[in-house]
Amino acid sequence: MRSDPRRAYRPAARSRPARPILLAALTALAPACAPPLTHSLVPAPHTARVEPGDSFTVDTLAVIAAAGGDESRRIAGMLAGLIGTTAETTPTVVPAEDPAAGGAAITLAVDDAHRARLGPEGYTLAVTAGGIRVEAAEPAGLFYGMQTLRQLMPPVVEYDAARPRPLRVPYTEIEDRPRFGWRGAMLDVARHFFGVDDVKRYIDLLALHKLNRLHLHLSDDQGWRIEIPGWPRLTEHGGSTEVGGGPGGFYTAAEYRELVRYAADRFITIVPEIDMPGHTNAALASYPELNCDGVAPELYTGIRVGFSALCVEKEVTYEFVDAVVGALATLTPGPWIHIGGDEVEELTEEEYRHFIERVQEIVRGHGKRMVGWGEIAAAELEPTSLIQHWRGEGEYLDEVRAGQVILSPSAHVYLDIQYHPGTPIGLDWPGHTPLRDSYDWDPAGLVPGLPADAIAGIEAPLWTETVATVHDIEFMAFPRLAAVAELAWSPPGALDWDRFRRRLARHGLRLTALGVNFHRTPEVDWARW
Ligand code: TNX
Repeated sequence: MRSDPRRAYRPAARSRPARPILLAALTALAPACAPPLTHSLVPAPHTARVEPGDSFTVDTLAVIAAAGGDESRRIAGMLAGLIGTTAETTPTVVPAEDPAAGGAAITLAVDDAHRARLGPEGYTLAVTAGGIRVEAAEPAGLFYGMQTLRQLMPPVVEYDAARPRPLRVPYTEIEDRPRFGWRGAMLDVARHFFGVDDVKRYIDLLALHKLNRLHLHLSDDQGWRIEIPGWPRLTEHGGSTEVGGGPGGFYTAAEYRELVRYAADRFITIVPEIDMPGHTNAALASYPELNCDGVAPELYTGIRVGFSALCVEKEVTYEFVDAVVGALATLTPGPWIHIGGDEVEELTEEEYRHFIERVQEIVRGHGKRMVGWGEIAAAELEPTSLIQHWRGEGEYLDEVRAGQVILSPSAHVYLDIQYHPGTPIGLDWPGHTPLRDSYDWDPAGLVPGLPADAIAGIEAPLWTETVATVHDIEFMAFPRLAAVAELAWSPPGALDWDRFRRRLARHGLRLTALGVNFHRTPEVDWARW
């Protein structure tokens, strides 16, 4: 496995059976003759009845009643803020016990009695002549119900200065809950650095699509992006550049905490990754003692992979790993620490396995669960460790336990891959990934023989070798991330490429209102819905 091992990989899963021409022509016409859409919700809900003809109007004196504690009130406050940018006034939030809640237009209620039916993230949403009611067993479910309600409101609700305007919501009955518990996106802030505001913007877009994990790739050959007590050169030196030689950057502990809090407020768990033992040039350049020959290499600003490795036989390496994992564990309330583990070409298999097993102990010692890229499956893993499958057929996943596998097949969900050969940015090592390839695959059938309960969920990585600005992020992520969100949330029976792309055409108006620089792929008829 020398040079670039990824070049050799051509996924089999991306080929679809050839369709006869006539059928292809009919499919192209489908939007014109298929039943009309009643909504443009993305991801599609579990069950929904929406009556576009009748609607409830959120009027000027709307009150939102919140039942079930502080979190309900906080979520109601977010909803009031959303409505208030467009309606004549901002709705008042009152606790359900308050007499003013009697005539509330909107009620949000958390009630544990719903747990068996809705699970921790499900909700019901009813819009009738009497008003709007969202119920859930937990605040997360209420938040997702609120996102659905938001998507039922006209896209104008996303504009900051559109008031005063009445907001109409169609009569609706929805019961919804996610298919997978892990619905993730990964952002590589190492190849190009993205500041706190850029990441918050991405978090907002994840929340709109009911995603619940943000994996931050915090270190790589080109940069180290998080402060670690006792190891200041990691950021001072290792964080000082990026691909192409730009100034790089890093998060202070306070900034990272701010991101964690911002994400948690939107029910998104941050999963921090420090990639090791490979992809470590920035660390090796910062501390000579981490190198076997004791000599620090130069900083690296190219995009080659596989050339760097920590010196696995030195004790100082494990002191370093312990300091890093310990710092991340302290800063991160979520249960997972990602240790990378991918694309190591400089170690023997045995050296690699020993390293991963030692790191797994360190992660456990700090009270966290280890996550790593597919390669880590070569090591002896604890049942609580997670494997992120990214390339190949997955035959190495023959002994996994329940909930152990995150699916990130590069041919389908790698957001840094070009849509088509003319895409101005992006890589093409697994081929090209038009929107349809991100949508039209079966998570349950991706890895032959993998038990259904082994799948924790799906995650879409955005590597940033060629992605340098927020505009670039949005262009590569959307609309493909919306497709991934639907696969991760919606029940298999609700998945349908033609209906998805028609809903997406309308959803595009909302993304436009939000100023998202999404790729107007010709696979979607953005002008007709
Ligand atoms: C593979 S996916 C990598 C990354 C690159 C990416 C580019 C994985 C575990 N490693 O280092 O950025 O391809 O698509």
